[in-house]
Amino acid sequence: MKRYLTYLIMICFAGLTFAQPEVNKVWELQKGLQTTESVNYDAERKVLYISNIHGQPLAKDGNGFISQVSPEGKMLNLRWVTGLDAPKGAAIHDGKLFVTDIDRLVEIDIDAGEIANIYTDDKAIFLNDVAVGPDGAVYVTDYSPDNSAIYRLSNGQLTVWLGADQVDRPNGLYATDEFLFVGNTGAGTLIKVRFSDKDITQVAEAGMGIDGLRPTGDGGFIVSNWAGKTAWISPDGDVQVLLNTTEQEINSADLEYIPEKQLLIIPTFFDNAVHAYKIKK
Ligand SMILES: [Ca+2]
Ligand SMILES: [Ca+2]
Repeated sequence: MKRYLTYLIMICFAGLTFAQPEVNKVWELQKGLQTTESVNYDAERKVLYISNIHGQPLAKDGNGFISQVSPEGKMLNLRWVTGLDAPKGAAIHDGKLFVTDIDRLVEIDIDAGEIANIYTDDKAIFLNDVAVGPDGAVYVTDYSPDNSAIYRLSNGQLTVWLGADQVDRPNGLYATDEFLFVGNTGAGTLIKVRFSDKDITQVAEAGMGIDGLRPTGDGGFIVSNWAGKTAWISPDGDVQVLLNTTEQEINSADLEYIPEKQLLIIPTFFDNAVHAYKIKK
């Protein structure tokens, strides 16, 4: 009886811990989008920037572009910025959109809608996500198995901040004032790196590679696994899958989450679209 009660309490407890948020699709958009890799919300201009790889992720084909879409799912400007190869993760800072483009980091002047600068490093192979630290330095992951690294752009120079001895195929990034959160994809973990001394702590055993990484506003994260999973990581590090479109071959790439709108926006990569969901906890 005692064992039964303990078991019952454990189930109830697990039920509380894993209370499943409600997820409802609110819109989806295709309209010329091509191999959609990332979505980034510009809260000041109330616009979403969509990176379109257009073709293969490492092809230097010159056809990649960035689109502007409203948070309500209206296409505003399909080919807002063109002339890229395969744009992927991005971050906004001080009127600039920083976006990776294979082996270079491209700085776009948002108001001009033009490329303002390009930064690169000889060893860069597969630059992926971008985040901006509290001091304005731009951090960039290299997801290549041959160059696991996190770069730091400061004073116009890209330098290696963490190398392969500390990170394993890093992909998704998110920065707070104190920490850089990293989808350490090779290890299937979410880690955080303290900016001040580069001290590394594991946040969660995600059990999958983390492509997109966004805070939920309550200490947790929403993460994506490129093949098609979108998961919620609680502040305690518990992982629950919200959506799984792997079998339908609808990818879940570098997503965006807007906590005040409870709006989750997922780029579907080879499915050439963006899907938006309302999340109710
Ligand atoms: Ca391309
Ligand atoms: Ca990514």
